[in-house]
Amino acid sequence: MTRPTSDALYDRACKVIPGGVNSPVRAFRGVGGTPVFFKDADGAYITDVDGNRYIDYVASWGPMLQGFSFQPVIDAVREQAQLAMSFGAPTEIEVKMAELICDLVPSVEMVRMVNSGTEATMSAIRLARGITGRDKIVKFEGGFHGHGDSLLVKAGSGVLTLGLPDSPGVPSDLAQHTITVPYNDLDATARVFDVYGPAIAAVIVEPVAGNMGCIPPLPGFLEGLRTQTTEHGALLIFDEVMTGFRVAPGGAQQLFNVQPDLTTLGKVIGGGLPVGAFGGRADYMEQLAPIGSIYQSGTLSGNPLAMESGYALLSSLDATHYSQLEQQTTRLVTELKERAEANNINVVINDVCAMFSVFFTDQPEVTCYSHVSAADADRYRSFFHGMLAEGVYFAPSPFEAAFVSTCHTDAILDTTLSAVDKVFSQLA
Ligand code: HOZ
Repeated sequence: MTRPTSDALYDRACKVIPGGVNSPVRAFRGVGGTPVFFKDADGAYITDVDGNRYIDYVASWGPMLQGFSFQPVIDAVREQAQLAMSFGAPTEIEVKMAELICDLVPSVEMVRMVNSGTEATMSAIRLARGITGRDKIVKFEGGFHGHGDSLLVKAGSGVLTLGLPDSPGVPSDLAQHTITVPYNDLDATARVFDVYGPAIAAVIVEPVAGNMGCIPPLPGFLEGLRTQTTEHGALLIFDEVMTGFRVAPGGAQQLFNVQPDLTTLGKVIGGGLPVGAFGGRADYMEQLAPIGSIYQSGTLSGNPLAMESGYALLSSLDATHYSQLEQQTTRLVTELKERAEANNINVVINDVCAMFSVFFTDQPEVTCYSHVSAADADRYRSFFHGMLAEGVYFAPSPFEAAFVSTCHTDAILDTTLSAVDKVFSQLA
């Protein structure tokens, strides 16, 4: 499989875009080689600018739950584009979208739309600090909550992929207010609360970690965070940018039956257009301007195109889709494990509903960042490039999750698993 047009575009891109990409993970630094440039997509398939077609497990990093080029989303966006692209003033679709989110996500009574997951988490942190009058934030090692200053400490995703220490440009005065602890470690959070309790505004957590690969919460972890935050007067923020509407209609909080104070959303709620949101208890959300004094705003917030896109996707989903997503992911993961075992390749494969990760590791489990960082990144590179050559596109980083859509049929899984057969036999 050759990609001369991709390579030429990458050369051009590197002259005018830092690293040739608009988001670091895409640069393939985590796997070596040069990025593939894409031009169209349909269902579970994406096609590059050289005409090569791939089965996709990136799903635009999460949003494409019903596959690419989902007709109801296309229709909704096309219709809205002919009416108006943006007003910077209220529209009916924002109200419908907010009603739908409040209906679906158990803890959300009010919601505000923004334009990205980063904006959602930054705004939720400001709200938590404003509500509590406290400065400190607790996050988890390898947790990624966008690139806002307060959250770019021991972060996952591209920060982990590139092996960067905490980013230059984040003022140390601010970073000192971010405390990091190992994921799934309630003793560590208890110790932090013992020392800093009265200063902690919030604990922010991906209820299923997805930015150091997919790591489910251990039994009792989310419940323990709920108890600890309540006891110490801190807010619990679930970052459901990745898990929202993906692991269950009401996100991980519904799946694990734990209610946070604030929730951040993104990805699926935009249907592929740039959208984020944060929401939670009404008495908290009403502390935002214009009712309260905690300020947050945005010219394109609640943009009608993005709202129509997200609304069309969210309202297309029902319980059948979620059982189908879970069934297909379970089949894929089970058969991946069987093939790894048959080839004497040590793996841990974590999955939750429509997301999963393959860790090449001798360890019995992967439950936190130190387990992830001990996995064999070289083996992931070989796996990634082997699968790419067979026409299957996984995330170009060992620290990102894989995503399944409702378009991943049995036939597509069969093709994927045939490719896995070839690649695993080469790795063995
Ligand atoms: N950080 C996101 C994935 N966890 C997005 C990466 C990208 O879009 O390149």
